[in-house]
Amino acid sequence: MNKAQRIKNSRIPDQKDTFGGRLPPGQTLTEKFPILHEGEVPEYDLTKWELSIFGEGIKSRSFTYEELMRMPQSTIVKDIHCVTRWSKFDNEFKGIKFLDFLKEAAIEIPPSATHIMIYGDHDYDTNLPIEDLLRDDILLAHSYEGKPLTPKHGWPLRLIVPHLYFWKSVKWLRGFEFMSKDRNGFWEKNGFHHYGDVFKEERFSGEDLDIPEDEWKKKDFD
Ligand SMILES: Nc1nc2c(c(=O)[nH]1)N[C@H]1C(S)=C(S)[C@@H](COP(=O)(O)O)O[C@H]1N2
Ligand SMILES: [Mo]
Repeated sequence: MNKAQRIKNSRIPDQKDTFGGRLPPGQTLTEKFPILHEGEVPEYDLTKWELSIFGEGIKSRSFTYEELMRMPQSTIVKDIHCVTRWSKFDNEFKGIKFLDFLKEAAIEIPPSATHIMIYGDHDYDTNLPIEDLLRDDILLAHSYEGKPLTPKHGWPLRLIVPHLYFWKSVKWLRGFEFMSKDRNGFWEKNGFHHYGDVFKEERFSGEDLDIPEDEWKKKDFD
């Protein structure tokens, strides 16, 4: 059974308190920070690390870690929500706002671009409409709660897209590809929704069934 199937086949958690509508439907609150990803945690030599921008209508460019760290730094405090049904309130991330990154790097979004593919190690990708990355709370994050991200949570750099399910928040971020039409990324090809709005419960690409309440409880935490 694949992950989408497994999640579809289980019971919906019995969380009655929505904290005044703050907790999205079908989610359970956790205080711990679960760790979820495919494959091994990558290791890096930061002097060789690069973030790439490429795609239709744009000249390919890349940025070193040092260049990014010299850009304006911002802190956001946001709730995060994973499709496996955990939510965590008030997470403080520090990094570079995507909007500031575009400005500092003088990147003009190609007029033909409607969507972006976001790439992370190892071979992870996920798609987003461009306007979702142009919100003021989209962050290229390097720190969590005042400390560098742990390698398992995406150090040296991860994306934070708070308004969508957390699979869009690519860990070990390596690149952005501008696209003139939508294309599915890793989980979107594997049964999950192409967009992933947490309050509309856009979990799956197929019909909506239940999710295993304890899927995430078997994972690592820190
Ligand atoms: N590069 C990469 N990023 C990834 C993933 C992955 O497998 N590889 N998994 C995604 C999923 S499904 C989730 S729920 C979150 C989990 O982030 P966390 O481990 O910090 O909680 O990372 C997302 N980003
Ligand atoms: Mo996930």
